[in-house]
Amino acid sequence: MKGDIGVVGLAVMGQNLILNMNDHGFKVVAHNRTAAKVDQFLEGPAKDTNIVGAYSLQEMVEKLETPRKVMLMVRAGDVVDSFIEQLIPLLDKGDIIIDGGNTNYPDTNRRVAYLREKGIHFIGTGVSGGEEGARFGPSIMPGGSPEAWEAVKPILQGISAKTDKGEPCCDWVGNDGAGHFVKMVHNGIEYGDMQLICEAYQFMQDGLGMSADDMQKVFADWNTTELDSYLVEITADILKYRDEDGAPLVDKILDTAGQKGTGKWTGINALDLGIPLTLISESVFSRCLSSMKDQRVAAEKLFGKTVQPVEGDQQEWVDALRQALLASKIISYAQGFMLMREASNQNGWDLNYGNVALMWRGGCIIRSAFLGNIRDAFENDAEIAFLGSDPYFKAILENCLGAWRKVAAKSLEVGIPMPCTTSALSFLDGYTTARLPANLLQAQRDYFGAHTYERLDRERGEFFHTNWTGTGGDTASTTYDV
Ligand code: NBP
Repeated sequence: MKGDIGVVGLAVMGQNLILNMNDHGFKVVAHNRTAAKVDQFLEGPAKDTNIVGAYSLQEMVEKLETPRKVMLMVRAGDVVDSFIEQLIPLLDKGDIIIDGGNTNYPDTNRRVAYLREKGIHFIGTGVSGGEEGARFGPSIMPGGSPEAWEAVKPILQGISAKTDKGEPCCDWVGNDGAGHFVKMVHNGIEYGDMQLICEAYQFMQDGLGMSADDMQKVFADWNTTELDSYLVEITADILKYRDEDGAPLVDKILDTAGQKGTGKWTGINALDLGIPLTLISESVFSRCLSSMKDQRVAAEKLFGKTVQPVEGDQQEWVDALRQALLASKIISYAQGFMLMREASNQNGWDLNYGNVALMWRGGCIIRSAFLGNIRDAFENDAEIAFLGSDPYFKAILENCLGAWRKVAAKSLEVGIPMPCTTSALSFLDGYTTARLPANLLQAQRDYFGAHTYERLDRERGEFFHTNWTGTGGDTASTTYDV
């Protein structure tokens, strides 16, 4: 019997996805550039399974049922292009290549078009959930050549996570790079969620003087509220973990954050598309700032920086923090969905936002109860421009507003940096303000660069230039938006 799918790449993601496919009754042919890893896999985790090995791409392709499906689980970038070039002469028209790595979506756009010319279908799919997700059910976000979906659907939906109701956390996202775009936004949201949790942690630790044990109880408790999520749950676990000497391990970890680029790409896309994705962008910059450890240590000394203790009832502050975190999180998701809507409009992807929320409901790092409510919001109104306008989320934002302002103000007063929590509040304040000071800004632009302005007392689209100093000319600059 021939194989249902070939998987190239036997690192952590590839091996676990293959074992997951095997559990679901699919016959997998496994290949890796370094052949020794094929043997190690077959003699190790894949022993006594139906998984077969292949020591070359040719051998793998020969062992596959047609149309052949080859999934690449290798390092994103040139490595994917290199495998595609090697596979093209081995594959026939109608065969399918799937890239399951963390690829930047313009690369997927390019590869779909390139392979279409050769009659080969290409799917670029986000896979989230890390090692455990890959093994027992990840969130899978496929996009690319729609003709290929029916052929790969049973495998990808079969191995994906399922919601409580048994729905697969995997569905067709859209054409070209849509799947990788949605995965990129997922990772951006993950950056934001993590930073928000870290800000609440720092407020509790530095402002309220709470111990790791105290904070562990708080996060465990929050996980029984609307904040019920994987990231809050693992935060409680992390705070509980003790080093060999019995002290909390988290306190001994160097405070410089790593990053692999997906948060940065999300921010870059937001700037390109003109979407105010403030929270995720702040979370990326927070990681950048954290990595300037030596400079921070020197600057703390130079400025004699200290954090004033936060006075008042600790339990009240903890509850205010919970509300600030929840409200900020709503803003982050609202901004993320704004970004996806704009990308969908510009690329003609026709994204189904309720389905995106469903795909993130289980299996992935941002999985949470909250995503079920987001799905409901888009089912009620698929065109909702701002998630915070949905009645469920609007009520939460309104209820949390007082506590959120209190936390933001106190953090600024005592010197605890909370860039995501405070910028989310500023976003809501800006979004709900009918008249912003951009009238003055337009006047400044017109003053120094003859960039023109529109007037409140005239039709939109009519542009004016004023000779503000009496010495400028009457010639206006060309009007265009970037
Ligand atoms: P890695 O990203 O570490 O990639 C390892 C694989 O790439 C191995 O098969 C390795 O072959 C192959 N490879 C490399 Br590296 N350079 C190569 C080259 N020049 N030519 C041929 N093959 C090469 O593995 P991973 O962590 O399992 O991730 C796989 C993909 O999934 C990545 O795109 C990653 O971003 C994405 N992803 C990872 C996670 C996660 O939690 N780790 C989660 C979600 C998505 P070799 O054995 O011969 O060196």
